[in-house]
Amino acid sequence: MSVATHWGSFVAVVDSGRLVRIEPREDDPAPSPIGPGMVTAADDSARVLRPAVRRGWLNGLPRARDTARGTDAFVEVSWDDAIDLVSEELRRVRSRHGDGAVFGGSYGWASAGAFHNAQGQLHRFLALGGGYTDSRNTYSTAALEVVLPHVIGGAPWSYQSRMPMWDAIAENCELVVAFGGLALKNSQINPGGLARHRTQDLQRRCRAAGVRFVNVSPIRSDTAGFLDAEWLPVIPNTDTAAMLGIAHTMLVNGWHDEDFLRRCCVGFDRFASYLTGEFDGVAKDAAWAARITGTSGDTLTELARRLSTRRSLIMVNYAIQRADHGEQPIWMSVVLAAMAGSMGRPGCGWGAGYATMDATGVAPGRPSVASIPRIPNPVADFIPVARIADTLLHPGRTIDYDGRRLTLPELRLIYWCGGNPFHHHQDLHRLTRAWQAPDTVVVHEAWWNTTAKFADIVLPVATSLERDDFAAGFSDPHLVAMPKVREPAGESRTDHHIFTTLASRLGYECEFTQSRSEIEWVRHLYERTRADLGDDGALPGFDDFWRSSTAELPALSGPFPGSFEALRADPRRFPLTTPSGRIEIFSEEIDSFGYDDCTGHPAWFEPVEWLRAGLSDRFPLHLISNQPASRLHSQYDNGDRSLKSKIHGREPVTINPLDAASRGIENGMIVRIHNDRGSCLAGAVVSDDVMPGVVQLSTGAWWDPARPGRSGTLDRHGNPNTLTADRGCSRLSQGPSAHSALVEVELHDGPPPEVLAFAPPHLEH
Ligand SMILES: Nc1nc2c(c(=O)[nH]1)N[C@H]1C(S)=C(S)[C@@H](COP(=O)(O)OP(=O)(O)OC[C@H]3O[C@@H](n4cnc5c(=O)[nH]c(N)nc54)[C@H](O)[C@@H]3O)O[C@H]1N2
Ligand SMILES: Nc1nc2c(c(=O)[nH]1)N[C@H]1C(S)=C(S)[C@@H](COP(=O)(O)OP(=O)(O)OC[C@H]3O[C@@H](n4cnc5c(=O)[nH]c(N)nc54)[C@H](O)[C@@H]3O)O[C@H]1N2
Ligand SMILES: [Mo]
Repeated sequence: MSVATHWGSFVAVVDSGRLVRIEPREDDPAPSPIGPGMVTAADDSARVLRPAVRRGWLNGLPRARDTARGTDAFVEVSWDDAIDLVSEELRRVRSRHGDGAVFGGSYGWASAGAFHNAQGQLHRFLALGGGYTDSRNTYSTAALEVVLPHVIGGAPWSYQSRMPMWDAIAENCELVVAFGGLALKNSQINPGGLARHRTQDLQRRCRAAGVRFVNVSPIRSDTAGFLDAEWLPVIPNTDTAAMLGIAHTMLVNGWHDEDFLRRCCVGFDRFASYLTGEFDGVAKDAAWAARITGTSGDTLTELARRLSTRRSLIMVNYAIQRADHGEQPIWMSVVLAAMAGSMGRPGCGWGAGYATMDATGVAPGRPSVASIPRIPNPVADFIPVARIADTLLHPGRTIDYDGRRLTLPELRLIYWCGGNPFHHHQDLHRLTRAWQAPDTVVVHEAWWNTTAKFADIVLPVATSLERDDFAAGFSDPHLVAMPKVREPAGESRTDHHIFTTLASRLGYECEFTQSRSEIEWVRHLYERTRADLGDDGALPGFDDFWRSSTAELPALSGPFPGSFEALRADPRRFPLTTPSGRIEIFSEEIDSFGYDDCTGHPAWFEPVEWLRAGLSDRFPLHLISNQPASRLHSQYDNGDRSLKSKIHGREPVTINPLDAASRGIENGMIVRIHNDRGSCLAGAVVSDDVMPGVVQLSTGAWWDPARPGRSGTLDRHGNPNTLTADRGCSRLSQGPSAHSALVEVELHDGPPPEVLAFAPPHLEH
C-alpha cells in the first residue's frame, strides 16, 4: 500500500492488518530514511490514546493566569465528555468575548493529504462557527514573503515559478553563489508530499556540466561533497554586508549591468549613493565588508569580478532571513543579481530556496488540486504568525506590520491543530509565560509532545497512516494515493471526525461535512481536480488512481507572470506588478512607512545579537538552529531515525575543534548551552564542518523543561528555542528571527538528568 508524507512516498508492508515495515518506492532515486523510521513511533508509549483534560482546568479554577498549565496531571475522559467540554467552552468564549477571542492561527506543518489538512479542517470548522483570529505568513519565510512583493511584485511565493530550474542552470550557468548553501538534507522534504526526490540528481547534473558552486555559509556541509564547492565561511547574519561589498566593487569598477539597471529597475542611483557612502560617509567597499563578515576583501573583490563576467546565479536560502533584519539579505540579493548582468538570462540571475524543499527549482509549479474548501473567515483580525507570545502577553498593544498598524487582540481560547509551538516558537520560556494567559488551550495531537503537555484539553488524533487521503505536494506534478494502512491507535480519531462531532454538537454538522463521508470527500476532491483539468489533464478515474496509487498531472509551461526574461526583453510590455512595474531597488512604498529598521533600499543594519556585538563578551558563540537531517522539525523525533542521531539521549550540537578545545569538550560529551534566556543540554560533535565561533543545534528535539512552568529551567533534551530570541525581524515583516542568538557552551557537570521528553504526563482515569 502506498504511503505519502512530507518526506516522500513509500510502500507500507502490512500483514493481517499490522503495519510491519515502510519501504522506499523503487522509483525514488533518493528516498528519505525518515520514512522507514515511522513504524515504531506509531504505537510507542508517547501516543495519546484517549481524550484527556488537565486536572486543574477540569476542577474549574483558576482558569485565567493559571501557572499549572504544563505541570498538572491529566484526567482521561470519554469522547462524549470531551466533545461536551470543548463545544461548551467555544460557545462560552464566543458569547462572552466575541469570535475574535478564539485563536485559530494554529501554525504548523501537520501531515500530507489534500483532504485531512489539519489547518484546512480547523479553519473550516472555526469559520463556520463564527470566525477566529488568524495568523499571517510562515515561520519559514515571513521576511521574504513580506518584502519580495514590494521588490519584484507578484504573490509572495510566485518567485518559485519565476526563477531558473535546475536543468536550465546545468545548461546555461557557469557560477552559482549560494548564500546559506544548498543543504541536501533539506531536500528530503517537500510540503504535502512528493513522488520522487530529484534535487540530488539535478545538482549532480550541474556539477557534471561544469557549473562552479560557492557556498557562503558558516557550515561547510551546507553543500554536498560532490559539488566540490568553494567554501566561503561568513559570520552569521552578515550576508547583506558581504553582498554590499561585492556590489560596491562592481560599481566602482564599472562591472555592473547599467543597461538592465536603467531599463528594468528603479532607484539604483539612490542605492548607489548609499553604497559609495555619499549619505553616511561610509563606503561599503570590500574592505569594509571583510571586517564585518570575517572574510578577506580580496575574496569579495574576486567574487564580484567572477559574478559579473560569468553567466552567474545568486541563490539565497531561507535561514538567512529567519534573522534580525532578515528582509535585507533577500532584498539585497535581488539587487546584486540585477547588477551582475545575469538577471533574466536563461538558467541565471536570482532564485531563492533551492534544495530547501525538493520540488523548488525542479518544477515551476503544478496545476491546482482541490483541497478541503475554505470558508471566508468572518473575523478580519490577524496577527503576524511569530507574534503569538506578544499577543498573549500584551493584548491591546499596537504593532507595525507592512505599512499597517495592528492592534493585538485578546485571545481567550487557543485551538491548536497540526503544529507544535513548544518546539517552533522562539524563546520557549517567554512562550510559557505567555501561554498562561488564555482561559483554555485545546490541542489535537497524536503524541504527548510538549504542546500537548501544555494544553488543557488534548484530543487524540489519527496519524496520516490511519486515514484515507491523497497527496498533492507543493510543485510536484504527481498525485499519490494514501489509503489507510492501519487502524487509529487507541481511541484516536481523524481531525475531520473530531470537528464533525463538535459541529454536530454546535448545530452545523451538515454545513461542515456537506453530508459526505471521509472517503466520499477524498473521491470528490480527486474527481473535482480531474474535472477542472478537463481533457488536457486526462487523469484516470478515482478507482483506477486508487488502485495504481500514482497519477501524473500535466506539466505547466511558462512563461509565468512576472518573468524576469520577459522583463529584460521588454519592460514596457512585460512590467512586474510592483508600483513602478520594475524591480524596486528603492521602494517608495517601504520608504513611506518610515520604519527605522527597514528603509527604502537594502542596507546593512547591525543585528542585536551577532559575533561583533557587546554581548559576545559573555556569550561568544553564535547559535545556528537549522533544520534537522533526521526528521521534519519535531515530527518523528520519537521515530527510529531521529532517536539514533541522539548522543546519550540528547540532541547533537556541532562545535569547531578550536572552541571545543578551549572548553575541554570532546566528541560525545554532554554539554550545557546557555544564555540569559535559558539553558539546555546537548551531546557534543566536534567538527571543523562549522566555522570557529559558531555552534549548530538543529530544531525539533521535544522540549523537556526540568521544572515545567519555572522560568529559565534547564531543557534536558536540546531544543534550541530555549535559547533563541523572540524578536520580530523588523517592523516590516515581524517575522521570526531564530538565527540571531548568542550562547556559551560548557561541559555539563555531574550526572546528567534523565530525558523525559517522550514520557507521557501523569494520567488519571
Ligand atoms: N530555532 C528555530 N526555530 C524554528 C526554525 C528554525 O530554523 N530555528 N524553523 C521554523 C520553521 S521554518 C518551521 S516551518 C517551524 C515548524 O514548526 P511546526 O510546523 O509546528 O513543526 P512540526 O514538528 O512539523 O509540527 C507539526 C505537529 O503536528 C502534528 N501532526 C502531524 N500530522 C497531524 C495531523 O494530521 N493532525 C494534527 N492535529 N496534528 C498533526 C505533529 O505530531 C507535530 O506535533 O519551526 C520553526 N522554528
Ligand atoms: N530534513 C529536513 N529538511 C527540511 C526541514 C526539516 O525539518 N528537516 N524543514 C523544511 C522547512 S519547513 C524549511 S522552511 C526549509 C528551511 O530551509 P533553510 O532555512 O534553508 O534551512 P536551514 O537548515 O534552517 O538552514 C540552512 C543553512 O543556512 C545556514 N545559515 C544559517 N544562518 C546563516 C546566515 O546568517 N548566513 C548564511 N550565509 N548562512 C546561514 C546554516 O549553516 C544552515 O545549515 O527546510 C525544509 N527542509
Ligand atoms: Mo519552515
